[in-house]
Amino acid sequence: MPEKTFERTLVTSALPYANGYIHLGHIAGAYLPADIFVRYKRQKGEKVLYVGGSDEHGVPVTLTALREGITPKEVIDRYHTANAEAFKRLGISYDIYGRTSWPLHADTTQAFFTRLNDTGYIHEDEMELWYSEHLERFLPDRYVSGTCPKCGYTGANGDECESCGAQYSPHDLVSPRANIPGDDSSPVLRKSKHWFLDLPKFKDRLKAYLDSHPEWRANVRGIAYGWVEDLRSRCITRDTDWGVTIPLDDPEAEGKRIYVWFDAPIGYVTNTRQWGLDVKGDDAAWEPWWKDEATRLIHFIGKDNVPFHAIIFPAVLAGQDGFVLADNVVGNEYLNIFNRKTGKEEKGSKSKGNMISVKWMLEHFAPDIIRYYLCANAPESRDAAFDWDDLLKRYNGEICDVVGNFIHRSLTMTVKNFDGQVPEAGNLDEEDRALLDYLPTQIDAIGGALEDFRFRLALERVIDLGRRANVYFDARQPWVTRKTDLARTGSTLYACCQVVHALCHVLAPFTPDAARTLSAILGIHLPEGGPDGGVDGWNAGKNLLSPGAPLRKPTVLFPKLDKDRIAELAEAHQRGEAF
Ligand code: B3M
Ligand code: ZN
Repeated sequence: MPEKTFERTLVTSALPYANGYIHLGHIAGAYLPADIFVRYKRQKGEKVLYVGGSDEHGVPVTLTALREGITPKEVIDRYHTANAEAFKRLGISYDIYGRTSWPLHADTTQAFFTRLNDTGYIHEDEMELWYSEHLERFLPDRYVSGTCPKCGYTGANGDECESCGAQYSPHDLVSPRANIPGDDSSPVLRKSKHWFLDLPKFKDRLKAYLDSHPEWRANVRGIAYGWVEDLRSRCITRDTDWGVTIPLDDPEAEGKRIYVWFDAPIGYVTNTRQWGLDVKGDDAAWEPWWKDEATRLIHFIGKDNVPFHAIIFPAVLAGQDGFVLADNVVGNEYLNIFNRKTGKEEKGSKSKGNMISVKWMLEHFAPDIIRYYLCANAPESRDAAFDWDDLLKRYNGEICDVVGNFIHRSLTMTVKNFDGQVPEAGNLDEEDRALLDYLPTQIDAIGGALEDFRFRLALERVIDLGRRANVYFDARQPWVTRKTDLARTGSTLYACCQVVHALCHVLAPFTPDAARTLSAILGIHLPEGGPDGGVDGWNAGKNLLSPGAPLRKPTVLFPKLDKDRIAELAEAHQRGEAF
């Protein structure tokens, strides 16, 4: 089959619940990889749109409101604002960061629901659900907890177990109890009418869809195939007053709302619509991004969200008129936390107090440092762990000592000895040429890894580029030849300047601040790109700087981290102060 050619790429990152601060685990999973990918694509001049936003419905929000004694609206306003700000400061470069509480989102969601209902993919049924006689209300999802019928975990939710991943009917939950402030009574089962998405009707299409994507990561395929073999109708409404209203003329629908996991992924569509309105002033601008076969849709998510993005949302899209399905669902594993006291890795959890918020991290580190470490240590094919000693070792030892140091010594020597200009190439010998020939090959190798969503590998290759260049620099000893052979020194530093130029381009997706500073030193322009595309500023990294091109005095791009300072922060983290 000839490879499909796409005209534009629509990238989404999971919409985090606006019920708490985003933490480093979130970033490593669904945000940083997406941002690196998007920045790379933009730099190539491809048309790319990056959509994200807050997930503002559902039990996570209402439960937080109950626990904090404030309204759901106050919860989402607080955390939406804080998280949008944290993303921005970290350089997660969304084209739009939307909200599922927008009226436009209710409109989009209801249109999706109505279409599925009109075409026979939604049916109604009575369900037995846990009900609190004490509070006179139903207890959806996490409002009730009990013992998992499969594994015996005692903190299981109403319809799923966080420990073993089992999903079950609420009445299978063992020893249920209400799980909200003011009520820990034993609930009773009561009948309630609900609406269901008929997933089994999509089985053949979903299977064919998965079969057509053997290139997806094994973890995502494994989970998705597990689901497709065991498809059941899913309830897509809840007994709550917080969410999108059900667009049905039925008195029983009134006290109920659409289930958050039905509306949340549709938020990607809503936010694209809002982007079109805001930026293009056109309420049809979103359509090619969702309805043109030549659009490549890519979802970046954490692995717990795989079923929703690889099965349920594709079914919802397939039930609409002419929507594209995701060409890839890039699901990451988890970023655990290394506990310095016990010497063991543990899951990040609020109750353990071991999580690190992005907000806190940004108070202590430049965005590039955080981005570097989380990509170098990304939980791509298996879980990884955040470890302070590892952060210190890798950041100082790799990006500072290898890449930063090479750039700095090359530019300093050039500016000092060659009047602030790129030297003449002079007589390039085999060694110089080998280095120069290696540059375009390595740029392609880095780009290839990025195309394959192998962000760790791509960044390793950037570091390799620096290593190779340091070997060259050390062998040529320009600080020695400077006193004896200025022409030779010029050739060496000419070659080094070309490496610095290439590095500037390949660093840009990973450490955008350093790349921007460096581009100003080199006097070059790194194109921004965007939804309308632009010039290819990625392969421009293969071009050579001209002799005589002016250079500014270099600054330190990657300042070293201080060991004692890291130890202090690690202590603060250990004390639970990092969230
Ligand atoms: N809010 C779950 C999460 O934050 C959910 C993702 C929605 S993506 C459409 O992990
Ligand atoms: Zn279980």
